[in-house]
Amino acid sequence: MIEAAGRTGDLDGERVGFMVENSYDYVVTILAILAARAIAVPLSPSFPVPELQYIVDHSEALLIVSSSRFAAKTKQLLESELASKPALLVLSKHLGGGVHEKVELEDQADSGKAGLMLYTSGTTNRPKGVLLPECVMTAQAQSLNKAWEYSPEDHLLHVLPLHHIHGAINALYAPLFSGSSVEFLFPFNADAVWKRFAAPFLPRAKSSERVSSSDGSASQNEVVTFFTAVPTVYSRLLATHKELSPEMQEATREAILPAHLRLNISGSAALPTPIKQAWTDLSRGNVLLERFGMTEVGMALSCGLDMAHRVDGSVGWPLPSVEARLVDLDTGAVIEAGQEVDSTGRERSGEIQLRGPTIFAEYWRNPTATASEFAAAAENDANTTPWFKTGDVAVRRDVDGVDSVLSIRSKAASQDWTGDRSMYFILGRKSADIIKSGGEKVSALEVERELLSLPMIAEAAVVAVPSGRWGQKVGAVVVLQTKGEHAVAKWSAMDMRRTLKDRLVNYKIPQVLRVVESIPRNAMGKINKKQLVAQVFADEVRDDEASKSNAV
Ligand code: MCA
Ligand code: AMP
Repeated sequence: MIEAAGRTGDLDGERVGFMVENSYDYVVTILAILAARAIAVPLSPSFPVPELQYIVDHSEALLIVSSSRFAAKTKQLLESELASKPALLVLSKHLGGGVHEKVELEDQADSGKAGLMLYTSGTTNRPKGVLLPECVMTAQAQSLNKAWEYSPEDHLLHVLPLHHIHGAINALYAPLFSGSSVEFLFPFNADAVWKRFAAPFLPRAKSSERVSSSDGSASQNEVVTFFTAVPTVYSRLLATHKELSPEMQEATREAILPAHLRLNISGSAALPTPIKQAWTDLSRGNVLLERFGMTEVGMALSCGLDMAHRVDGSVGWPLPSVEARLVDLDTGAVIEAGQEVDSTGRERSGEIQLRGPTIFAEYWRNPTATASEFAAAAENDANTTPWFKTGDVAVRRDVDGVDSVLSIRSKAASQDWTGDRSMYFILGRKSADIIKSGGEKVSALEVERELLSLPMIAEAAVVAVPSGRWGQKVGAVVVLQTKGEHAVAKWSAMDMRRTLKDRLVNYKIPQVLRVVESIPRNAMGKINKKQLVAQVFADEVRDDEASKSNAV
């Protein structure tokens, strides 16, 4: 790899973009990039070329590594109008294939400028490169290992994309640290997941010996003990379970019993109570553990391993090594422990701010954005590290019963991070311009920018439309050009999808569209997006899957 990049020694913090399928090869590639002391920039094969072009140019990648499967796509990318001219290394053959090598992770190795860079949508209109130096990745993995107790006995079924924290750190880097085994089953498909869960519990498999721990060989007979996904995935699993054969229904229910599926985690978006409850019922008592995270900070808050610590609607406590605080939205004051309720008895909500070794280093080549997202430490604070402002709003609330469970458990146990403080509950985001759809973050401004670049669009507003299945759906409200050569009388959702398909990755393309004569604005020319959703998408909200009794 170093040779392919035209260097000797190591790659000293240069960026290496890589497009490799979710597989053993992905793991080898990312570890090799880190070992070359380079910054790994995962490129999602699902992205259209213009979005990949932006990432390659913005990160100024020196080298692109591609598996042979994506050779055509990466060649197309390199032949596009790139400002940078990275070298290309196509992996000649599939590395994995039942081969399992033991990898030693050296504790003391100097990782130099090695790291991971993930692109995420912010409120500005183009995604930002979030730089996670290797020490941050390690701190995140160690924090999760302490909290969730990954172990060599764990077998994690991996269904998530690998260009996000959830798939790359929680479900891959962290389990690697503890020697857990990871089995890829991507892209997510509910039937395939149910089949895999069921495999060791079908009568035929039961008669042969069931493998319950990782012996280094991937086996369909191995019991899945660890599963982490977004709420939309659980919603899909619940919806399709009813369609399975009676034999499969029973085998899958056995597979997800707490005794078999040690840990089932939900995150990246709010977990609706009906989904959580339906999963508990189906699994006869396995409660989804909810946690809160962000590309810039990894995982920050989490409920505990103890079932009684998986409190409905809560995202728990600050994870090991994470320091969290709430800052009052109205006054800017820190809401200290004991000040969660004001003098009139009203709950005080605040922005979640975080610091600690798990926080990212910077937005790549964007010191202005980096500076504006951090708040200085208080003058009387011995720790001068600034706080990252998440933009997420929460309250802290005392939860009955949690304390007594805590006192029963030994405080010296590895679960001592589950504080006896009150628990965090997320209320939503400060900005209406960040949309979370199926766990994917979308900037309304970025989609508006694309819509406004189309000649037939005169005005556009992109909004979050509540959805039971997706959490939120991306909704577009547009005014069409009525004059000139680009005037159009009609523009359908289909026309929109067709036009945007080659420009934006599928989840950013609005799922619902309304053509209106004008978009209401206030005296300042601003659109009240909450009001607009209520006015224009009232039918969508009313008819949404969530409001139907068989939602999940
Ligand atoms: C696919 N589509 C979507 C989404 N995904 N539309 C809106 N939102 C989405 N998330 C489009 C498809 O392109 C398709 O469009 C149509 O919706 C239906 O596709 P379908 O095949 O049903 O969907 P899918 O491809 O199965 O994807 C659903 C999914 C996927 C499995 C839920 O979105 C997913 O893997 N989400 C997880 C993302 C994730 O890992 N987030 C973590 C970010 P068409 O019909 O036109 O083809 S990290 C993070 O958030 C922080 C750190 C944290 O806390 O974890
Ligand atoms: P991303 O930029 O894709 O990393 O998305 C991070 C955002 O996802 C956070 O800022 C939250 O708004 C949202 N998020 C993650 N986990 C949760 C959760 N458990 N509940 C509610 N929102 C969440």
